[in-house]
Amino acid sequence: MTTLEQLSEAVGAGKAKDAKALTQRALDEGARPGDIVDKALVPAMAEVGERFKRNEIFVPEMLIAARAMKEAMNLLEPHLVAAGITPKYTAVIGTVQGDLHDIGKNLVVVMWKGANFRVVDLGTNVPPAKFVSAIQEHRPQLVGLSALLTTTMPAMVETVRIIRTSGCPPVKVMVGGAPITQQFANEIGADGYAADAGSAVDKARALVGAA
Ligand code: B1M
Repeated sequence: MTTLEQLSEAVGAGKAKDAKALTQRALDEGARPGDIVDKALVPAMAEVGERFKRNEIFVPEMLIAARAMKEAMNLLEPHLVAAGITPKYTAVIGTVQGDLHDIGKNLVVVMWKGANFRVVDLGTNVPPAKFVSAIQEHRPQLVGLSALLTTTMPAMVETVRIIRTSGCPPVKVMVGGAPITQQFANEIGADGYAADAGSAVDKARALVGAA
């Protein structure tokens, strides 16, 4: 098995120490930092997302894989910056105003980062105006809104409305969270909906034209 294959396996299995050591070994062997991301880390997290969608693994395993990915990325980041390699797509994400749930949103963040998106995480209880200023500042291709409460679904409606009418740069809007459905997404004029963090990657890539 090549070092990149071993690295992919270590990330998928959530072995953070091995992931770090194998990333260093790949660099020592002369692998390009971009190839380490594209050929080992991104496919590993894509596989994690697929297994999560099939209910073969659950939230803890996904978080452990994400931690292994993060170890590898910490080591790679200075090399990627030196090589002028930055993620092609930017996404802004947050949990809508009034809502403090962030476990699912954080998983989406992890998976988007794993798919090599730059992710600006605005956190929880995010007012519509904060989404608008983040869009103006970061010029993302994608904005993600998460809501876990039926009582905060109206804040999602309002956020989409304000993003659409505030004159900010064009951006695709994806929504998700336990009470959210494809029908609701259609009704409020969102561009996409994903039921879980694995599907959120496929949908994000499709929305930005990377699929
Ligand atoms: Co709250 N809570 N909670 N809670 N909480 C729920 C959501 C609830 C269903 C529990 C229940 O009553 N059975 C209920 C909502 C009922 C409703 O609205 N119909 C509820 C309630 C009522 C409340 C409070 C009002 C309770 C109170 O104070 N009386 C209060 C509200 C606080 C607030 O937000 N203002 C409250 C508070 C809390 C805690 C703070 C204690 C804690 C949150 C901690 C945190 O997030 N940091 C909490 C928790 C943990 C839950 C439950 C138990 C678990 C939620 C969770 O993390 N699930 C939840 C009950 C349940 O779901 N069993 C519950 C795991 C997570 C991985 O799944 O978040 O669905 P989920 O994310 C998934 C998908 O939805 C999707 O991908 C994720 C990964 O696959 N997804 C997206 C999420 N965002 C996405 C965005 C996307 C795409 C996909 O694109 C952008």
